[in-house]
Amino acid sequence: MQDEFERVVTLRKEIEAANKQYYELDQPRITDAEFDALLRELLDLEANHPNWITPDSPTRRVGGEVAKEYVKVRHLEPLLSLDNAFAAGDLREFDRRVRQVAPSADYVVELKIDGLTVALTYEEGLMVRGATRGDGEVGEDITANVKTVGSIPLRLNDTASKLSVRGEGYMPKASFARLNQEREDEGQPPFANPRNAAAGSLRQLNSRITAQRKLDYFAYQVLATKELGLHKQTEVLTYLQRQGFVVNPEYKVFTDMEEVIAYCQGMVTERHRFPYDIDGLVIKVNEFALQEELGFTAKSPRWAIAYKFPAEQVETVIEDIIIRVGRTGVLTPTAVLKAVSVAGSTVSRATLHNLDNIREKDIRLGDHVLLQKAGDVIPEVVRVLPEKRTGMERLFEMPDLCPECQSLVRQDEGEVAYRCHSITCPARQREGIIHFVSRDAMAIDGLGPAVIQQLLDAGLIKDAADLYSLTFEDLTPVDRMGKKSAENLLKGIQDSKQRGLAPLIFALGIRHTGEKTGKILAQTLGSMDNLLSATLEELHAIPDVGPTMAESLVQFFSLESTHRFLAKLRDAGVSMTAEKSLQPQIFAGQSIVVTGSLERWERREIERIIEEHGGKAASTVSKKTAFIVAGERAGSKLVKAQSLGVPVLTEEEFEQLIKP
Ligand code: 3B8
Repeated sequence: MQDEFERVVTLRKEIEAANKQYYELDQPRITDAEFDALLRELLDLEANHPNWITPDSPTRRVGGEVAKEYVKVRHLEPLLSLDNAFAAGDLREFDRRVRQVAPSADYVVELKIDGLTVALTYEEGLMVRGATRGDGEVGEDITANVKTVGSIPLRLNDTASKLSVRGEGYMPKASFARLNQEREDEGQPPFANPRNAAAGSLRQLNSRITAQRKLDYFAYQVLATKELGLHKQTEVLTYLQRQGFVVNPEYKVFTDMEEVIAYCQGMVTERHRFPYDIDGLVIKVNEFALQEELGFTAKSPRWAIAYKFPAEQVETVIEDIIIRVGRTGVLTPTAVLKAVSVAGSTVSRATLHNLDNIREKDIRLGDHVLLQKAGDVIPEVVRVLPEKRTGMERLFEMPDLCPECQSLVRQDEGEVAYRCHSITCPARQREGIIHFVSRDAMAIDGLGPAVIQQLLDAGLIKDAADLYSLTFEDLTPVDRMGKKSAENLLKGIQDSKQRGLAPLIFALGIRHTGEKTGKILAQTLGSMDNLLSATLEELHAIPDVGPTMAESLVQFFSLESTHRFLAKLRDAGVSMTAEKSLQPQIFAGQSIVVTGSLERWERREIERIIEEHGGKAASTVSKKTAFIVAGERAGSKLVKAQSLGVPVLTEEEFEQLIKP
């Protein structure tokens, strides 16, 4: 026993030392196989003596914890985002504002890692929580996944400390390439870029999968720096390193903005030499005393700015233009491109939006074009390269007939879009079903476009209502649908019956009726029957329902096909009444602003409560604001409300108001 325990202690030390060599010093002393052997031995010993397991044992990194869903956590302090600079002028402007307050400021310039922000909490030196950024105030608890990231210390070197650390979780380019290759081999869809892969991996419910994904982490920020005796960003970076974090070594200190600008511009081409993606640089005022003087705007610190690299543009050729028919019948011309790699992924399609856009940019079949990723994600044709034309390029024309159902295509007055008006068009039906099951509609997981297409092809479904009569036997012949997936899918379909009225209205895909309108209609009318019998006037009288929307609703609900479809859903047992009984509309017509951090509710919850009681949750305070609800650390909105004489309520006072 005693021997075994000593062996456990020795193994942990050896594994930790090997980890340190690997992650911090980047100089592995033992091979992967030797490392695995040590870890396996320790795992065996711990399996035989579970009471010897400590939360910081290196075995805690192998994953295995499987969560059902993520739990929300409120950050101690909100995670702010950075203001962006795209050109030298933006940086000079930033410098000018900084110098007004802090004439002698030094700047620290760090690489801007293109990953996702992860906040870590340590208590008594042990990692107790890892969380995603979320909306900046509330993130998701991803502790089990974070523990699998080798470069995140489970225990600080200074074991007595309580610490909140922020940094960027990312996937190195090499891990990304390997992962996508594996996925392709297994017929799984590849990730678009390392950032998506990192985000997808850290948000895995099964931490064992995260563990296989080879993620990394660069730390760059700590909270409560005063108590730690830290006065500068550069000191924070050294401190983090001392505690066992990996800090990106590329940071540099400058005294002059022109030097910063030159450095940023040099990085535009240098950026590709790093083994991880960067999307820019972060420029921070080094001294905390000066940071404090500069302060914050509503969303961002005034003492830092992100310089974003210009979008990467590449040349390619338009080989063909095909037509996609969407749910509402809109025909979208889509370019088939000679495959090119741009901003981290291979692109062979790009939407051309509509004929107007094609004419405006004078895009022709066979043209050489410049391509970029909009928002670094969506492929977009920037412009044609007319100097490369050979004279063989051909003008594109919209087809007269729908390519999917051969019915006549029309351009409605005042619209740029061309539409197929046949409601039986197979493409429209397929897209309609895809919309029906989507996340914000009926939320049926595991029913992607490919499966829907197969079910349609096999004649198993004709519309979304037919999903409710699918059986296990129907699903087993579907490609790549295992027994477990089929069971899960059937359960998902059953569960969706209780999804409620608001998502159901949205799922119907009525023109001009989005998710928000679905909610408003469900709240005010309470049932599908009331919606079916509502007149134009009644609909019009609902706040936020405009004339176009009201007309579109009346038109949709007068169709025979709508009645048949709803009857099928009803027969299948789909719930058609509002999920909650109507609340008294005590805030009807009032605009209410919530500010600061609340104890009782999450931001979204209290906004929902306001809306359920007939009010409008607004984001800016004006004379018209009925009242504000102010929580802890309320800032400029509270000041504004006070100066305008707008009543300020505490959470308790608000709760009193809504009590039945
Ligand atoms: C303040 C400082 C946000 C950030 C920050 O590599 C703030 O510093 C931030 F409100 O988002 N992606 C970095 C990176 C990101 C941020 C940062 N420093 N190196 C990054």
